Amino acid sequence: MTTLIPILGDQLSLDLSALDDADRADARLLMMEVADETTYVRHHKKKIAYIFSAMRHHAEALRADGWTLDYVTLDDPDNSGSFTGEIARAVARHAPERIVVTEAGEWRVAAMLEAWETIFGLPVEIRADDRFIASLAEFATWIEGRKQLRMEYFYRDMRRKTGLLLDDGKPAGGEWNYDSENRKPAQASLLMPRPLAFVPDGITTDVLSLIAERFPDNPGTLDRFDYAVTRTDALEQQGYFLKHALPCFGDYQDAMLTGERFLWHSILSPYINSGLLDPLDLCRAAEAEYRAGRAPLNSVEGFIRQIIGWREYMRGIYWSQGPDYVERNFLEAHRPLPGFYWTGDTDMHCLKEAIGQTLETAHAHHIQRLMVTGNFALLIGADPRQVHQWYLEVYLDAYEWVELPNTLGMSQFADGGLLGSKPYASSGAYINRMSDYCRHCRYDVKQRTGPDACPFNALYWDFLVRNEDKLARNPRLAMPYRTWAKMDATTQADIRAQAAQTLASLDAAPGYG
Ligand code: FAD
Ligand code: DLZ
Ligand code: SF4
Repeated sequence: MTTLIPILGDQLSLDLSALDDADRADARLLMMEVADETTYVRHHKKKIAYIFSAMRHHAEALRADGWTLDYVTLDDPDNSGSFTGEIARAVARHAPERIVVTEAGEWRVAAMLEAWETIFGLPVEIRADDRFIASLAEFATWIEGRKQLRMEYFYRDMRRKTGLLLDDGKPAGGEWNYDSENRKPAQASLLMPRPLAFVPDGITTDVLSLIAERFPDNPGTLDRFDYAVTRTDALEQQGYFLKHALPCFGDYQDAMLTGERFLWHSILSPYINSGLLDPLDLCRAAEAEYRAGRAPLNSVEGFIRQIIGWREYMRGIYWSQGPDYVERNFLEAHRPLPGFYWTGDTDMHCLKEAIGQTLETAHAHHIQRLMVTGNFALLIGADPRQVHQWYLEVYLDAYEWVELPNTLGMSQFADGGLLGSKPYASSGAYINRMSDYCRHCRYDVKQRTGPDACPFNALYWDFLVRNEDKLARNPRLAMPYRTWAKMDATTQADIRAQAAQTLASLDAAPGYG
């Protein structure tokens, strides 16, 4: 009985659930590079290159593992351009009795998979993606009946479920969470770890030429492509991180430095999200560093929390909220995202750094995404849907299930507080505390008004006042609203005029494209 097993671009794991119990003799695997997937947003050039190269290498690994696999390249003259079109061609080629597939990573693709049974008149088995720790059904049960969703409680359940960092059922060191120890600013140092650079092989070089030819106008550059594209290389980066960066990961988790793109972060999200690395194995390896006394608890707990806590929680939220989650716009924000998000051409140094490195590498770390680019978009009232589209385009690790809740929920507060108890809005003071950006900036982070004032400052107060009807009752914002109320009328008017001037200049500047 021939079984057709499609493997999508973020399912690059040898032990994928769709392959469980499949028989190598009669299974036909299918991997497809399709135009639809490359164009639903204008992906960063490096993102498409990474996915295609990792897919092509994974196809080789599957064949070496004894599977029979059809691989359809983007430039195949018969390529239909869509997943469903390629399934149709594969059904015609192999006349399978059934299709088995692991569930998709976004609503758009999930709808395609669900339509196949009717379109092809074949049984289609859609299997749970067991690379995640919590199944979707488990998350649905977890949120049932809860008035307030908080990641922390979900995270503790995931610690109990996996046994990670537990001593006799109690959290290692006595606390579940060591986040309060993880807020140190960093100093530039020659000893700082740098992620490994992998030299492109023949497969990657071919892919880079294809992307250069097909997507010349997409954001970003293909220059210096040095990401891992195989499991072996991704494991090498994992090992490097555990040894050289994990020990300081906690201390400097929120730090930002000019010219330092990676600090003590792992740069493993692209590999975890596409399937080259297994998140639970990675967490167990991180725990082993703590148990062996090579990495401190605040670092290891912080790292594990990002993966079994935040990552899993984001996925649960995405699927629990339905396909309409993307429409939410609690703050009714409608300003277009400024054009400099696609060029980095701004004199605000923090934004120039975060966007510049994003366009170069298709990566920025969490605090750059949240407190620089995300914060600025929030303060100016950018349309959350456009902000979402930007994040989905420009990051190598961006798949909708993880990108959307991070952007729309955590960063833009567009879901009204489902994901965070208050908006991540801040003035320049936060950026100044956590980085050296302000020292290199033409603006003065201490000034609120005047030609040299840091734009974040007036925009922060303006954001609070503009959204007073929606935010003033939030107890976590009581303090800033009190501070605003204590300012005299002239100061308030000056601040609002300063913000209005900045917003007007953004509106007058060139937009997307
Ligand atoms: P590290 O700092 O080394 O963290 C370790 C791992 O923890 C990451 O590899 C990742 O798998 C996980 N992790 C950490 N934070 C989060 C989080 N908030 N949500 C989910 N997983 C997390 N992450 C993505 O994987 N894809 C996205 O598209 C994405 N979009 C984001 C958009 C915004 C607006 C924000 C604020 C955050 C976004 N994140 C996204 C989360 C986070 O920024 C990245 O996971 C992280 O920067 C990846 O770099 P790293 O591997 O060096 O992470
Ligand atoms: C993001 C992406 C891109 C650019 N191209 C492909 C592709 O050609 N083939 C493929 O299988 N997947 C691709 N992907 C990933 C998908 O768009 C999508 O995110 C996942 O299928 C969701 O599970
Ligand atoms: Fe950014 Fe303001 Fe600091 Fe300049 S002064 S780097 S604009 S926060």
